Amino acid sequence: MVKDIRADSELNTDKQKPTMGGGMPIVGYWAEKTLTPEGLLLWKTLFHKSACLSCAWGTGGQKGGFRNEDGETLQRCAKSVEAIASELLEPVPVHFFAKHSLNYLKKLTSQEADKLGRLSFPVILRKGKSYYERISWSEIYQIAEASFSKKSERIASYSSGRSSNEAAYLLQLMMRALGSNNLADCSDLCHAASTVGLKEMFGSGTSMVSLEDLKKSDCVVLIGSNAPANHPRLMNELIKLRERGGKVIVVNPLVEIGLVKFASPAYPIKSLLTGSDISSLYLQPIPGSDVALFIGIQKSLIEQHMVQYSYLQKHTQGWVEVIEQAQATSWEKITQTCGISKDLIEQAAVAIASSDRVVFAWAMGVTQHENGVDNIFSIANTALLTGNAGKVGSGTMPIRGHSNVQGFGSMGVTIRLKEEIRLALEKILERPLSRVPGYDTRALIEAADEDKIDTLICLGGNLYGANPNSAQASSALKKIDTIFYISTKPNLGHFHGLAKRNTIIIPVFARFENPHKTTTESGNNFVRLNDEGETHLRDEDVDLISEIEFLTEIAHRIHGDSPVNWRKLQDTKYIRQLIAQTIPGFEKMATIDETKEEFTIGGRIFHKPEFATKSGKASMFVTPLPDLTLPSIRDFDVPEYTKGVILALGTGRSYSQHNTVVYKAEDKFRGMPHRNCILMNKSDAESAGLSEHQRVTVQGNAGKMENVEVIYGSIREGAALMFYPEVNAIIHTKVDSRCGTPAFKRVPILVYK
Ligand SMILES: Nc1nc2c(c(=O)[nH]1)N[C@H]1C(S)=C(S)[C@@H](COP(=O)(O)OP(=O)(O)OC[C@H]3O[C@@H](n4cnc5c(=O)[nH]c(N)nc54)[C@H](O)[C@@H]3O)O[C@H]1N2
Ligand SMILES: Nc1nc2c(c(=O)[nH]1)N[C@H]1C(S)=C(S)[C@@H](COP(=O)(O)OP(=O)(O)OC[C@H]3O[C@@H](n4cnc5c(=O)[nH]c(N)nc54)[C@H](O)[C@@H]3O)O[C@H]1N2
Ligand code: SF4
Ligand SMILES: [Mo]
Repeated sequence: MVKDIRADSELNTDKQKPTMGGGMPIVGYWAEKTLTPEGLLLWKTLFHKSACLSCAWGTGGQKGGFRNEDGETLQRCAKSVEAIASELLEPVPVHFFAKHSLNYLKKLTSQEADKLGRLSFPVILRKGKSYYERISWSEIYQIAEASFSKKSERIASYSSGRSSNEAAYLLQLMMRALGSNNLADCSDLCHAASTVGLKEMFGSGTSMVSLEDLKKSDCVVLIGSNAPANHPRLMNELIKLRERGGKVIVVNPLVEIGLVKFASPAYPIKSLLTGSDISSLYLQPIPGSDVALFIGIQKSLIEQHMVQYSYLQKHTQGWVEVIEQAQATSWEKITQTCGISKDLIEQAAVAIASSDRVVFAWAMGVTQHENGVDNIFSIANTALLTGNAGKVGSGTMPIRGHSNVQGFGSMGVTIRLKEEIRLALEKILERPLSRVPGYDTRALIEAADEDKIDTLICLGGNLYGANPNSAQASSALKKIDTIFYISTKPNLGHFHGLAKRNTIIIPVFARFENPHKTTTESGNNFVRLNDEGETHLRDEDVDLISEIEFLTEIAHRIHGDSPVNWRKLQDTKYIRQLIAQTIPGFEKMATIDETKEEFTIGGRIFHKPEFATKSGKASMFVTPLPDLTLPSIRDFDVPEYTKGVILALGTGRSYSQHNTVVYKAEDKFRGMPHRNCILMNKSDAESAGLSEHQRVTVQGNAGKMENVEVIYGSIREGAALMFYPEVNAIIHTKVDSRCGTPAFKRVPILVYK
């Protein structure tokens, strides 16, 4: 529960921990990376006209490396440097794979795998062999031709939102031309709940708020997001909002220090040294209980006569039931479920209702739950009850993950294809698309486990590392005949996610190295144009390919050159023309090569309460309260007398990793010195006779981790935090059946000595 939160308060039990986010450690990181001999190349890349590789806030592009879509400068964060530095490493030495067997490779940590360097020539692991070996392009294409001629339902793809719109579009076109809808994507593990929930309510699955809108808001409700680490430039907007007298309500079971106070290097004088206040109110709900909190806020709005009934009547449907549900749910039930007092809930309701333009923004703390879609409904219901949707400066804003993950969805890399896109694709392919439902990411692993997949092509990412239950992921992938990993860097998936017959790694150019222009889409619906570039990899053994060339060549070999002339699409201008023809809102893509005009996608930002639904009204949905019962000790495979504590584990990112790729072991901001830590509340630890820094066993529902160090933090009682991908070894998550997203943020665990 929230106490009066001050950055330097008693909540900060360890005086070694920083008292604010951002600040000098970040500046130190910049200096460390950019003032080295390699620093020059790094600076050059930072100024390259392309979107940042890291998160979907989408800094960079034609306005230059340091500008956001509003043209403001100094908008490049240390995470961007981290991501670029990793791609600027030297190549993995040419004899490396010949010298190191799989046994060696399997022992590498995520960080060690990434540090091996850039992948720079194609390799294959053949059945029965224990070494990856170099392979020729002609053999790769031969294997591809054979493996893509399998039954279409047995062919699948997985993608990570790192590649371009053009590569994404090609991937889905090639797959759909084959007759397969198995287009699993990392967004299934990420914001699928937002896409599904928002689409049902507003007819559009992305943010309805532009960056410009955010700048006009006077209140932001930030739910389940650790923006100081994962979307650092959003922090600049929150700082400015507070400075203009606005409020920030944070909803998070854990006090993330950077959400209390953040020192932004973008404001060296006014923020960097002393830090800027971020949260005006910090609510710490029980993990997974956000629906109850938002019903509480709704109830309070009703009781205090702060609901905008005329807005509801004119612009929404289903509101009566939503109001009735909030009225019928008792305060006792609400406060018990979410663990936040009525008084604090009322404070939040008043803060929202007394603001003119409220943005409701959220990330993984909201989507990665068994009731992820209900979480979205309950947040958006609250926005609607207060008239905060379809108005300048307000609305719902999922904070997207990977730099082009939203672009992948727009391009049709999804198992939920929009009807208009389907019809347009049928015209291009001159035949009806298959209606067999595709596998999303979790369904793909389950299907592979049931021996239903022969061929898998992975465009970026780390399917193995991103999934829960690593042992299952590994054994499922082992049942697939051939896997193609199209990657820039080695990762754990290349060593643990091996196919039955052939595992092939295709090394590709990073975004700033491609020989052609590409585009990407930010989470704020802004399309960026990325210039051509060149790679620093100069060794004579270097043999990289672009994603576009690889995909078009495979497609050409399996589909011929009619009705689509795939090889012509190697000039990405022609892909952009197809995109303009196929994807609603992307009309400006047809001329972007000439105009260089980056643009906001049409039909997504709502400034009037006229939504993209059939009726034009927003649909509201009742949101059942979640059942948050935790198992008892008997449900864990331990002797009954074991003295331990059962907690709801949230898994997520440390301050120095990008998803499955770890850059640095420690997380300074949370006082976690290495990866094998569990962050928990002091009173929970003491209830099981544990103390800080003690080594414990953490038992999940798919295994246990030993020698885990207990770290105390200002996390809610009953909750804990550990880092993925390591923790995926011990958890098997439930999923929200409406969107397929795993409940990574609420996994029951037992912690004991
Ligand atoms: N540097 C860096 N940037 C990144 C990434 C990265 O790994 N590194 N990853 C990118 C990607 S793909 C994504 S999806 C985003 C992820 O960005 P985030 O969503 O910010 O990251 P997470 O670490 O998953 O955790 C989010 C927060 O949810 C909180 N939380 C946990 N459970 C609950 C709950 O039940 N309710 C509420 N309200 N909050 C809860 C956690 O305490 C945590 O602060 O970042 C993107 N940007
Ligand atoms: N327990 C737990 N599990 C989670 C999550 C969690 O919070 N908890 N979060 C989930 C979320 S939100 C996500 S998005 C997934 C992330 O899952 P993924 O997107 O599958 O994984 P990444 O670690 O981002 O992928 C890293 C790899 O991408 C490749 N890559 C980088 N850039 C490029 C490029 O330009 N082109 C190509 N072809 N390859 C490139 C590199 O080889 C790199 O090693 O993980 C999910 N898994
Ligand atoms: S906020 Fe995101 S997009 Fe902007 S520079 Fe940082 S990592 Fe890149
Ligand atoms: Mo994500």
